Amino acid sequence: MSEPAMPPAPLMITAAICGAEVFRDQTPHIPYTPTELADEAVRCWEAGATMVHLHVREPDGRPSQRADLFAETMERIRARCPMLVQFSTGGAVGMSVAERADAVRLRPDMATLTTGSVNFGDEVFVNRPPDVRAIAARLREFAVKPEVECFDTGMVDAALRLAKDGLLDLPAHFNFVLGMPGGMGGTVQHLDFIRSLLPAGSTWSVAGIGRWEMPLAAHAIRHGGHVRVGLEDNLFVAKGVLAKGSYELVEQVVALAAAGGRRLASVADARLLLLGRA
Ligand code: KMH
Ligand code: ZN
Repeated sequence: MSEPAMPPAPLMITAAICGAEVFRDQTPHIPYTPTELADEAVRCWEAGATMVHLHVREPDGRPSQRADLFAETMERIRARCPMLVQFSTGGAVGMSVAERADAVRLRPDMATLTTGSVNFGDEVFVNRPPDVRAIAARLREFAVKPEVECFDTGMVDAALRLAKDGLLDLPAHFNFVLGMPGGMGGTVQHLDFIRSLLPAGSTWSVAGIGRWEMPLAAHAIRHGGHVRVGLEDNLFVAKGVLAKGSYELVEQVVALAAAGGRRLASVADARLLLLGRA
């Protein structure tokens, strides 16, 4: 397994502040409105995050992919801080591909591209090959850089097939979502195996679900990877203690990075690493 040249790239932290499956009955700290989302994104930026992974909600909290909600949220974030904005094209289970990918036309800095289907709790997050190709083509149409979301190893293979078919540029950026019931497990062995499949020059981050979040973050920090944390993935800062916001989870990663001697990326660093331009 190839390790990064020394010193490792500065650490990029992505804040997944909302998701589509966390509601106020689970935590009062989940943001719903564009104002709440922007406030939380800015708190995460102040804590050390360089990118926000964004879902949006209807005012009552139902998951949404409405472009006007994405537009207002992105505008509010950009008015207050320079962090990269990444839209979800995964949305919520059961949404159509057209609905999921509509807001790509707003040209966020990045958007997600899940390259396969996966059991998702008791449901299935469906991404048939034609769905994946359609989202990849839309990202390309609007020149939006994909973050390849992999919930299992076959999704890396599927991404490499997309690249072979000319629908994904390499080197690409991958995010491994590990430890979700139905997907790939969340041990460091799982992470070591899936990252070993990447072609040279790839960048990668890990999003550990629930209790896997911080152990995988620590492992990624040690091995030249990057980290996604936030209430989309995990509600707790310690056993039984709810995070007051995703920013507290970002703060934990910043502390891990400091302990491991890994420098944090600036937004300019992140732009260069992910988009190839400052
Ligand atoms: N909410 C999940 C069904 C993404 O943002 O691209 C899909 C998801 C992945 O969260
Ligand atoms: Zn998401």
